[in-house]
Amino acid sequence: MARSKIGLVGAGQIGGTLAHLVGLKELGDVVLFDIVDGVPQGKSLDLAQSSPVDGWNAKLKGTSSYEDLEGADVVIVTAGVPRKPGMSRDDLIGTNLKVMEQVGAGIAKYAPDAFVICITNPLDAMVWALQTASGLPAEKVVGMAGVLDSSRFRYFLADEFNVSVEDVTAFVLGGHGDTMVPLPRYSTVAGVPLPDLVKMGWTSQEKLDQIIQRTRDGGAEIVGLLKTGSAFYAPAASAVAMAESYLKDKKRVLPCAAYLSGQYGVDGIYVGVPVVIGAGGVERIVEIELDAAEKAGFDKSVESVKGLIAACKTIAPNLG
Ligand code: A3D
Repeated sequence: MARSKIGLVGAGQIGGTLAHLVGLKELGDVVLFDIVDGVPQGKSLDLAQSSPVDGWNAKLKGTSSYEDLEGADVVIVTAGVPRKPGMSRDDLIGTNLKVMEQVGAGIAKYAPDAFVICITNPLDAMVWALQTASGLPAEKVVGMAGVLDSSRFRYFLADEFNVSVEDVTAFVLGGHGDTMVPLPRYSTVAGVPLPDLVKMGWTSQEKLDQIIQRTRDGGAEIVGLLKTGSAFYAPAASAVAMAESYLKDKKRVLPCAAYLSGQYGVDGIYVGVPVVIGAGGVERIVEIELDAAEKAGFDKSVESVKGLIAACKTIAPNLG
């Protein structure tokens, strides 16, 4: 059986980490693409030279030519610019929108059957732009944000409770950013919902609220520490989990920015919801009942995504 082919568009911090994880997990051969000549080639060679030490088999190719993406099974897009301290994700829109138009055209030409995962920020608007520019079916184009946001939430909760991260599940809805909606009643330790854990005295409501706020601000906390860019290890791991679910038809239930066509009362935009990812791409959107407060949080998030998409349409009317 031929190996899968994984195209990584953008060979920066996340792109390089993605290539390493794809190699270590033997998910397939890697094509690492960037417009900066030498960087994708250099990173690919460096990573390939680590494979004998760690004992994994994959071909890695660095390139600045879209042709090399020909026939890719998965394409993960990180091309663009990240945040610097003091910037919001939305400040990136002008630069990264143009990049999505170029990348979308490249994918449409050379990898029209791929499952495409967008990571570039502002995420919910950029995944919309990428799907529109590429013309690929909506179920084959998703955004990575919820897996990362819920992983941050899980990590903070596991730390607070002093239990394994493996036994903490977390549920996060909405757009990536300040308006994301963590849902405590659907987040658990080994099946016990967070409100019950508060009643059991494992933590206080105040502490839980602080953790939720820290989760919302999770990206900014890391930008503030790094000063020269944004998070990359956890974002890369999150996208690889999505790619793996597609390539192995695992049908994992993961929170992703997915195209909604009526679910949750939303039509024609991408926003974070739980989805099933299998060989068909986004095979199902999981629609849960929201209480009034959760619905209000979700609606606010949707409004902010709609605002970003309207800004994209003004900058690039052809994406309309
Ligand atoms: P960085 O290390 O700067 O890598 C971006 C790469 O894109 C650079 O190597 C650029 O040369 C390359 N690039 C720029 N324009 C093009 C183009 N037209 N075609 C191909 N490549 C191009 O950034 P990074 O890897 O740290 O982050 C990448 C993106 O992910 C940024 O937009 C971040 O804001 C975003 N990000 C999203 C999340 C989410 O959870 C959604 C988390 C962290 C970062």
